[in-house]
Amino acid sequence: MVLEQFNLKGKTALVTGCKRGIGMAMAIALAEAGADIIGVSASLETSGSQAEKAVTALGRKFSAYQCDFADRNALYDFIHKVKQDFPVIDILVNNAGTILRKPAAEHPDEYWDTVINTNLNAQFILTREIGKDMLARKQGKVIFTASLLTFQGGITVPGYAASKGAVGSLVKAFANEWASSGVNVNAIAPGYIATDNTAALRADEQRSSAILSRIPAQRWGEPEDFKGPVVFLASAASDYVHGTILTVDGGWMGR
Ligand code: GCO
Repeated sequence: MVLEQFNLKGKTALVTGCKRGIGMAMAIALAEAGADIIGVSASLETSGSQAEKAVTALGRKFSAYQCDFADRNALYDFIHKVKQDFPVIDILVNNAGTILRKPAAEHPDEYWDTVINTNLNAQFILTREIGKDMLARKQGKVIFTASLLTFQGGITVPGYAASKGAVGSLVKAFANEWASSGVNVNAIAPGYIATDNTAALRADEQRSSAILSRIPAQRWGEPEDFKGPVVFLASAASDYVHGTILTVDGGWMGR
């Protein structure tokens, strides 16, 4: 039966950037579909987080880790630890990301490095290290959080746009190599979503109304808009979907 294909009972999902916003909604959605959650973020409390409360209320396990993905050594320490604690990770959601705004002519090295390290380099390393076990088991689901700036240049966010553009290429590169081994690698590209990432845009009245007037659905997205898409890409329902970037943007890209 088709709904059975969406069932994630018995699966373990690692969700990065799961403390709030889209990542938290995705972690909760995966738990609602039956998965246990390994949550990680730069500042996740080891116990009592909102994500943990929501996941455990569903009767699922939540294991919290703290890792700043801008820090290469911390990343490798995290990978080592989580692989020891969880020999089988069925689903990897590469959602952790950061954004720093400043015009290209003034964009400092530190902004560039932090954003590229967090949004691109860490995602590559984590996927390589978790993915190699999926390849050995000939089963796994990897989902990246891309962006509309995977396709567009954005405004005063050159590092972010470059990182998200590269995420689009990375998804296809992994998918090309891993599809024949039963590992699906795909991305979700959020549109303009009412989260911390876009707080500055929503606070700017001009930017905010310019954005809203361009969205065919005529509303900002909400973290909950990602629950269905992430479960689809994490489940057997998407077994023949490889290397795709699913826009969840109220129609922005189609306009
Ligand atoms: C920005 C960016 C980001 C996201 C956007 C579209 O200028 O802040 O556009 O907010 O990339 O949400 O995905």
